[in-house]
Amino acid sequence: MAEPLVLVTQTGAVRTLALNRPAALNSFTGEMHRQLLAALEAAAADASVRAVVLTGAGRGFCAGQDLNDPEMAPDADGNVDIGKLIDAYYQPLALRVRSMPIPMVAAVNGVAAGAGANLALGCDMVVAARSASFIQAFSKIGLVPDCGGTWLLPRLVGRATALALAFTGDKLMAEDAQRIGLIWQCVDDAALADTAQALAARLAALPVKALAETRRAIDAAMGMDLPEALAVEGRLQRTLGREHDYREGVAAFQQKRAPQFKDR
Ligand code: T3D
Repeated sequence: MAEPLVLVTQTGAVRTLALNRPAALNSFTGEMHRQLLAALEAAAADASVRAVVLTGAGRGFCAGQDLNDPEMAPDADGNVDIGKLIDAYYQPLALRVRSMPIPMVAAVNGVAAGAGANLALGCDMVVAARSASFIQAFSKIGLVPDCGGTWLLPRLVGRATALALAFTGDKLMAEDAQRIGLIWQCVDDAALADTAQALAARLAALPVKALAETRRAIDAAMGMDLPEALAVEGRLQRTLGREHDYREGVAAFQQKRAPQFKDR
């Protein structure tokens, strides 16, 4: 049987998905896309999962599109319809990651290039090994940042840095990525897996439904004026205030005990 291209494991409420084409630095083929999307859908649908860690097998996180993938082969006229790949794979992937009902933690274990970098950056919190790097490799092959890169980069680091990263395609080491606010945390290589798992377990114990709504509200607010954002906050508080987790959080506070959140 063929080796799975996404390895799925679970510890407690934390599901870990590891991209698994290490010989090609976990670059994306159509089949790896299908397996990753299926694994994300399964995690979203499984009530026992309250956080996901996304990482890579071997020495890389993900080198973006597999540039040797037969699905990219030119047609009889020598043309490649890259738009078809974007529509079929990268758009659904970027949207799925950003709309998960539970927190997504990227544990970036090595190079994250092209769509691989933007897949990681689309996760809610990004922890990277000190030896890991981020490369907006698109300009080197005549493309624009995809998998949400044009949307994510200016929001994370501002227009000037977004353009510099995208134009130059320079390798940004994890420590610098943390310094400029592109990622949450850079840790020693040996500490990466434990740090990411501990962070995900901590998030899993929080009211994850409220965390997912927080992500949605913050993303939406970037395109709103203050009155609109305040209105969204009001609507969300009204809805969340009727949920179990709100009642449990307040009761736990009043009774001086640890809360047991369960909404999703
Ligand atoms: O269809 C479309 O193009 C649209 C979609 C676009 C989305 C994108 O992601 S576009 C960007 C595509 N990615 C890249 O351009 C990155 C290409 N890779 C690199 O520049 C370098 O490999 C890295 C900087 C990522 C890492 O360099 P290094 O020196 O650490 O490793 P390496 O020796 O270059 O790579 C190791 C192996 O992985 C090597 O295979 P080999 O020679 O040992 O058999 C290399 O060919 C393979 N590999 C790395 N990246 C890719 C890849 N194979 C296929 N596609 C890749 N993207």
